[in-house]
Amino acid sequence: MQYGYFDDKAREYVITRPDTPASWSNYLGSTEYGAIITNNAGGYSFYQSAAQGRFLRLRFNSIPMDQPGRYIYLRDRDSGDYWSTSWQPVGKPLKEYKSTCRHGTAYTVIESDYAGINSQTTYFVPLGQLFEYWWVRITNTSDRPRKLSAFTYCEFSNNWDTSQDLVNLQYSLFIVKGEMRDNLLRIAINDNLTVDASNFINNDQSRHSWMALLGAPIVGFDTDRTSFLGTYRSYHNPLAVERGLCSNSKAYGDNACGSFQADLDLAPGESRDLLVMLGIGESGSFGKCTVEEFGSVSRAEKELQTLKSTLHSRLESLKVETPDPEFNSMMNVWAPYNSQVSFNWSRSASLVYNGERNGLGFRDSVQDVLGILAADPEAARSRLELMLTGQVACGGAIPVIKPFDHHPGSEPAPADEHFRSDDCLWFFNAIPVYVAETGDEAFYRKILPYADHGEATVLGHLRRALEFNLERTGRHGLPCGLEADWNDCLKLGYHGESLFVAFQLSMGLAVYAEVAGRLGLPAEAEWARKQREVLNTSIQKHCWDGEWFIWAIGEDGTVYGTKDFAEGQVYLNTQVWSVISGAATPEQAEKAMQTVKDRLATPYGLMLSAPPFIKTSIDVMRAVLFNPGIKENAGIFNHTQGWGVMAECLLGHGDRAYEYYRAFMPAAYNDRAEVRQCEPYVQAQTTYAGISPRPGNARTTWLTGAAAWAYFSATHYLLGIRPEIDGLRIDPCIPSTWPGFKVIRQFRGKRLEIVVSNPNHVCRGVTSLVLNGETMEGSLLPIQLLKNENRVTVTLG
Ligand code: IFM
Repeated sequence: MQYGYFDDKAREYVITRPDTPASWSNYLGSTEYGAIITNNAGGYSFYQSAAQGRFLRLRFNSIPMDQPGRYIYLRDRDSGDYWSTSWQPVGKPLKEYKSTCRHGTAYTVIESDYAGINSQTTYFVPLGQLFEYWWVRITNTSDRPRKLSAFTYCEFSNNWDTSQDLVNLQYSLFIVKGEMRDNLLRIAINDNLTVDASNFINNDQSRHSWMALLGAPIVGFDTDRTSFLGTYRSYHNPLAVERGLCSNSKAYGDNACGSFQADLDLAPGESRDLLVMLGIGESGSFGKCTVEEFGSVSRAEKELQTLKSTLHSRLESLKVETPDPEFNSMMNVWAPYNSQVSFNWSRSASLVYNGERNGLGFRDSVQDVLGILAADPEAARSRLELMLTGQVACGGAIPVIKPFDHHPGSEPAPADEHFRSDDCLWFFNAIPVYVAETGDEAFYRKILPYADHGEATVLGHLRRALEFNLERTGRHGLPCGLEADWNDCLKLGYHGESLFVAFQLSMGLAVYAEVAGRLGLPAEAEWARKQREVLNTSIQKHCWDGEWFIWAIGEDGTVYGTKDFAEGQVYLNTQVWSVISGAATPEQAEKAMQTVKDRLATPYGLMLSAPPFIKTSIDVMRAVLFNPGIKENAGIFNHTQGWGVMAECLLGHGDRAYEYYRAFMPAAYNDRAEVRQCEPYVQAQTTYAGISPRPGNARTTWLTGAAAWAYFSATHYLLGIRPEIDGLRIDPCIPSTWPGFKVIRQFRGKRLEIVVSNPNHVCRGVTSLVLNGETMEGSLLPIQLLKNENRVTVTLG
């Protein structure tokens, strides 16, 4: 079943049927003013934090789904019939009501046709602003004059702290006020208090929002939810709309809403633009000034163009043309855009993440950097700096960094038993790639504070990260699992040992040795090499089970993941990371990846482990909490899929790598969207595996490590366009069926047009590399030979 298509030229996904199997959403705004909108205009808005800055309300996990949102109701004043400019919430029969939703890069356009009236509503937050536009153009497509009323609707939170808003009703139901002043709706919470601009997370302060409607005279308004909706009604049949009149209600406690009524008369063929503006701040000052400056259609149009061109320019860092159009749609728009959104909001704001995770999860946010490096290296650098200042002086990390409330040098360090074992090891993935992308080797010398006390160069931070794990090593010479490794469910006991972390550490030591060598610190490099040798010897001694690697050794000596171990016998992460870290022998690498193919590969992706956990103690593996085939319990955990692709590419298995890639590539499901159910343009955290009753269903979209790793593994490994400090490596590993592909890559201010041909239908192996007519040795394009414009031809053979 197909619900839409990719419009690559416009860089949009177009939903042609509004009755999608799940809400298909998009993100508006920035990390200052964020917003989520669905294909039926459901969603919410928040300032800085979805947990503590939530000012527009969405009722999560509710029915009907994704309500309320940003609605515009239209009512025919002659017939009394009414509908909404998005299919929901009124939900007219789809035989009579046509709807198209275009999700673009930080804007969404919803078009409707009903009863001879066309509407086109564009939702966006102008760049750098603290308000949103809903710009609606209403056209009379019938052959008779029409008398219409338009009503806006959104629901304001009673408390910007979303848990207070939804749970602590004995308090939050009594603090909101709404009124109209000077043609602006003024919504105030704790109106007797002042604003505490210096302390965003202080709940005991006043909070303000405002709303304006321009383009037609205002006939009425409502700021009290019950007055607008009526009792025992809902968003699909509001009393004010049915009656055709707002009641000029003023919220005073209970719940506030934002409704304006405007009447418009349209001749046949006539169009009218209405502009809704909604933002935070005092209506009389901030709202008034914003309306004065931005309150015209021409300004909205200009802001939309600026927004589009700014976001589109970020997509220019890499453009691909391969034989697979679905892959192209992902690479040219959705994978980098999805990565950007995940980078922005970590795991804090979506239709599933409802604000209980407030801030940047340490390990996730370091990994997310990989998805935006080429598009926005400056943002990558500042995120890396922020996260480095979230590392404490002993080398571990604070698990969640709150950019709006982070005080390097004086943060309390977590108790030793609460450290995650993997957190700072992710720096060894992200930092070298940042340096390779930008050439900014001086970054390693930059001094940054630790979260709790002291400071060090970035290289010093990296050393502390390694020492942290080396100092916390178990009886078998492997790093301790501590609170958890990448897998939140893994509870080995403080001294239990994690092989995944051992592989990360092995890779970290190799990276450190190389960096130290380049920086002219041979003793440091030697130290890291020696530590690695010792570690790799322990890995070889205790962790190879003949056909695959185990995954852990418990505090009591139990070895998890051997042939004799019934549940979680084969575990994906330790197989793929044995290859990525370079710690497996070539023979082990081939065997381990064959085991992955035989035991974990499914048409929808690679299972995290198999068989599922059912009897395993929750004290060891909390995944036993989940139904088998979901999430960490033998589900297809999409965060890990890119690692599988990278491991296969490192072995030169392009056919298999691509088969794995397509299995979890959202666009590959566009014409069978009922399988995956969620948005075919973005990644999801988990896909149900075959041992579940609904294989292929995917859940928890947008904010997932799958976004960055999917983009990174495709660009750096499948396409093989890999920045190095000395230049750009071209080392594709593609399906043998591809005759070649083209890439346009921006790299350190230079533009490269790369044409790869594959006449002999191999997967990997550059036999000729020509840069601007000059044949290169090997597969590196040296930085000093790059001009502003470059033509590169590559032959595989
Ligand atoms: O690695 C974690 C991540 O930090 C949060 N989501 C689940 C992943 C696997 O447990």
